[in-house]
Amino acid sequence: MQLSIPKGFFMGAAMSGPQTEGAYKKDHRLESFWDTWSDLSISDFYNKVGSYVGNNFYEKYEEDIKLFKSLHLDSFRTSIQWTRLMDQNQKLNPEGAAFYHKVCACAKDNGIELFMNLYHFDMPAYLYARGGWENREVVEAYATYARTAFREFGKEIRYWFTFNEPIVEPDQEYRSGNWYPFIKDERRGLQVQYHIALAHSLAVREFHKAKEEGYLLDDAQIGLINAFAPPYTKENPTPEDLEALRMTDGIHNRWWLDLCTSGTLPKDVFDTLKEYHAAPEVRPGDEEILKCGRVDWLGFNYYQPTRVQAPKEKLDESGYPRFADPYIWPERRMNVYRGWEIYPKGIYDFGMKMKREYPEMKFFISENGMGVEHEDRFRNEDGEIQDDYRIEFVRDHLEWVFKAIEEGAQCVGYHYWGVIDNWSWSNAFKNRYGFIEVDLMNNYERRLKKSARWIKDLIEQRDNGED
Ligand code: BGP
Repeated sequence: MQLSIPKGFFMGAAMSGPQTEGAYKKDHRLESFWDTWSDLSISDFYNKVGSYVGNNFYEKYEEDIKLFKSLHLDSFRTSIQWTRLMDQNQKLNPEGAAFYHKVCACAKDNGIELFMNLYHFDMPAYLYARGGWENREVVEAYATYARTAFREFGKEIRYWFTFNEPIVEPDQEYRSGNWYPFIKDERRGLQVQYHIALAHSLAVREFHKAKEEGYLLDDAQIGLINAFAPPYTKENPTPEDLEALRMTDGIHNRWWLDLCTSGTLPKDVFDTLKEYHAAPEVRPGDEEILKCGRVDWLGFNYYQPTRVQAPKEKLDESGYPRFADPYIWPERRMNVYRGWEIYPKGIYDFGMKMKREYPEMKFFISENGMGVEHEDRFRNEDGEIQDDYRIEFVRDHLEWVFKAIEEGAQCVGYHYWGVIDNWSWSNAFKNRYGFIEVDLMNNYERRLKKSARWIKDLIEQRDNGED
């Protein structure tokens, strides 16, 4: 199938501040949750590479933005680091702000549309020490940070996002216990998730205030980015499998989709949580705050589908409910390096779900990518990494994106995750995602992989008006 990118469709790069910037002590940047974890237990990170380095975007942002342009990418998303923009008294840190002003100016000079996210799993350590998202004070502090950012950069940024994957911190830090502080407690996870929903809503309220007061561009937009993949279950499901599906979809997807489209959280999910005494604490006035949570558009990060079945045990170690167990689909195809299933059709299924259930809401694919270990193996004689697997991955996903659009999905763009290799949380630099390689042994030098030439040619066809 010949891929043809529609005119006006964003083709861009996705990245985040904490995974790229490095310079972790520059500009009076505060310590983040990740720096705390790295300091406490560096062996939890692949090859003992902690949060400090990123891919040196702090020094190389001009080169990187020019590289995006040279590949014909028209947009890129990164995030402001809360730890860089604000000081401990919750006031603007002018040195941190200066860095982001430079990034905005550089994107503008190169004709690249900047999508700015405010939070990518990177809690300031001093707020984490006060209970992180379990503490309402932190929710308020986030709203102050968002207000400060809107006012400071309002005339430089058109596309704003409150959170990237708000489901990940509740899951990784509080439910599965994969990330520091390794808690396994469904109820605490739900409280954190609820507080993030409030924080998101307060930030959207601040966005509208800032707009009314003239701080923002007239056409500025606010959104939320999540991994919204609709879950699947067995082919001939039992009622219990379907129940697992309902709660997984409810907690992972509908929670955010309902919030962003109607300013509410799903009642059926709350009813079930109450039955199990696991519902988060709700305070008077919260309903009004959540009503502010509606956004202009959504970002959909997609790597793998979620497959679930009825849980074997109905309660976890703390006596809280387990709503689902993973289901291994016998026909699955894997990215063995990351341990994630590759299922491009999931992108189309999400598009169709949006068309059916949230027809007014437009979205873009805000992350999609393939991380591979030891890419050195694939170098040709000229030293270029021949990442045909990545080309195939992107092509397969784009085919389903365009099919969804043809069938009426309001998908307005595609951002590839990790256009330049970056630091991947506890996996550090194990799996490389980039179209562009980063040489860690050689001052973070950037080098194009084969996929970079491929994506450039693909977008160029559109830009030259060819079919
Ligand atoms: C998404 C995150 C990104 C990125 C990506 C790839 O969930 O938003 O920050 O890291 O996943 O995952 P990983 O880096 O763990 O391989």
